[in-house]
Order: sequence, then C-alpha cells, then structure tokens
Amino acid sequence: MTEVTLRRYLTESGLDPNLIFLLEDIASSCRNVANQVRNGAFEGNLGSANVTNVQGETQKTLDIIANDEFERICANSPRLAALVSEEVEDVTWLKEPEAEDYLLYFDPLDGSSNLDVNLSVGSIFAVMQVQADGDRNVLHSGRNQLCAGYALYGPSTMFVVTVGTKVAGFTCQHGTGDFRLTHPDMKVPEETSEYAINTSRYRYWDAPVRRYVDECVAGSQGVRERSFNMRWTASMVAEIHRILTRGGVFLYPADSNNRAAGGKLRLMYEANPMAMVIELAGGAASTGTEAIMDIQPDGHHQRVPVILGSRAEVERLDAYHAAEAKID
Ligand code: P6P
Repeated sequence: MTEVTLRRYLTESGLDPNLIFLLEDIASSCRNVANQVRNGAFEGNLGSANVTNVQGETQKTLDIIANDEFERICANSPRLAALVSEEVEDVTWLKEPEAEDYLLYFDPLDGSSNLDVNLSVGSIFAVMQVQADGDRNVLHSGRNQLCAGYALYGPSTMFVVTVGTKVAGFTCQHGTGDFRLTHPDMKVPEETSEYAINTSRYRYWDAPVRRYVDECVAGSQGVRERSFNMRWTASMVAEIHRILTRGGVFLYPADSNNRAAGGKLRLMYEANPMAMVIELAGGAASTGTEAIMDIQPDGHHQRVPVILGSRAEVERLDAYHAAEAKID
C-alpha cells in the first residue's frame, strides 16, 4: 500500500484547506528546524545567543533560528492572523483579524538545554481561531484548540498531530524529507509503571506529589505493590512521545519554589497542546486540581502546573490533591 503522506491524511480529514495549508507550513517549519538542529555544530549554531527572552531564560542560538523559521514559513499561510511564540514577548499580528482566521501558538524549540549534549528536543504547536472580525483576543481556553501536536527531533524526526479525533504520528523519511504516516492511532495505555519528574525538586514538592512519588519508590514493598521506573529527559516533547508510545505519567507540578510564577511550563504553547494530544489519545491532563484545557488564560505566557499521561495515574494524583485540600 502507498504510504500515507501528511497531505493525504489532512486532506482526507476534511479540514478547511487553509488549515491544511497552515499545518503543512508548520510541518515544513519543523522539517527545517530538524535540519538546523542536525547541522548546528557545522553552522556554529550550538551554544547560547547571550540574549534573555521574555521567560527570563538565556536563549540558545537555535531557539532564535527555530522561531525565525516558523515566522518565515507560517507568515505566508493565507488565513493565519497571529503568532504566539514562547520566544517573543508580544503577539505578532500578521493581518487585521477576521472571524475564523487562525491563531498559531508555538514553542519553536522545546528542551533546548539538551542541544549542546546532543539529546532530544522538539517543537510544540496548537491552532485556535479568531472569534470575531477585529477581535485581537488570543486568550482562549484549550478546549478551543482545533488541532495540536509536536515535532520530535530524536533518532528520527517525527511529526505528531491531532485534528480533533485520533492522534497520528508521521516519520520524516530521510532523503525525501516526506512525512509519512507510521503511527495511525496513538493511544496512552490506561495503566503504567513509569513516571517522569525532576526529583531534584523533592524538597519543594507539596504533600500529594511527595506521597505519589514516595509510593512509587516504595514499589512492591509499599501500597502500590509493584515496582515503578523513573525517567527524566529535560524535554517535554520526548517525555510525551514516550508516554504516547508506552504509557507513563509526566509531572511538572506547582511547588514552593515555582508557585509564585504559576508553575514552570507555559499554558498556551506547551501544556494546552500536549493536553489535547494526551486526552485524545485516551489519557488525562490536569494541574492536580483542574483539567488543563479548562483553564481560562489570563496571559499568553501564563505558566501552569502539569500532570498528564496514563489516566489511572493522573486520577490518583488528582485524588491525592483533593484529599490534601480537605485536610488544609
Ligand atoms: P528542568 C524544557 O526547558 C522544559 O520546558 C520542558 O521541555 C522540560 O520538561 C522541562 O522544562 C525541564 O525542566 O527543571 O528539568 O530543567
């Protein structure tokens, strides 16, 4: 059978042609970013740009290059009205907004601290729509996302996308550069014995998170009566892809050190897109106290706590947070 290309898959999804154009532009941006990352050492693009972004983080040279690639390619998408990028403080308006124009939210290069040590990085994206002519509001809840996904720049480059039903994975064919369908219906296993969290933050964690991780560490000798495995790759895209492939739960919770900032991960272009992917793959995505996609944003760089992955484990963590709230 002829392998299904991204264009054929999107066309057969019955999407508005302008949304198909935009998704193909996003995929082209990711393909170019993959090439820039792969050739970073030859182009002198590894290392820091010695510039601090709106997040207060020192930008990597490739952060800027990746952002520029998305802007350069997607700015030509016919009905794209605005770009909301992790790397740019303000919303970039490309045209006077008209009802049903598209809004693109993206993290052009997530996990870029991994670049210099040659570990996986990725790009994350979501698309929503302008609600009315002239409406410049970009603060819509994640339930309004039309589509979302990510590119993973790993041993192979993959483009994973949901357009509101299934989650499909496309692998970039070395040589042609085509994205071909290799994972037609990605699902998150309900149960898991693998969790991902930065355990160096243990001293900052709230009681529910400590309880959950302590029980995992206790393994078969504790209340869970089975052993667990832990992973932490410092790349949300890589963590989510592993969870989509074999299950797991990813936590970047609120803690005593990040609570004033709202958490670590950003709602509009990290948590929301990944929450849509995970939920449509049968998993769950929560802050510990509410579903991520139910949050009404109050800023386009807003940070939120993130707990997502295999549904049984996310529900357990939500229950631990609820039990703690009763005690407080
Ligand atoms: P830490 C990368 O900077 C990122 O935003 C996510 O991709 C990743 O999961 C997390 O932060 C890593 O955070 O505290 O381990 O460096």
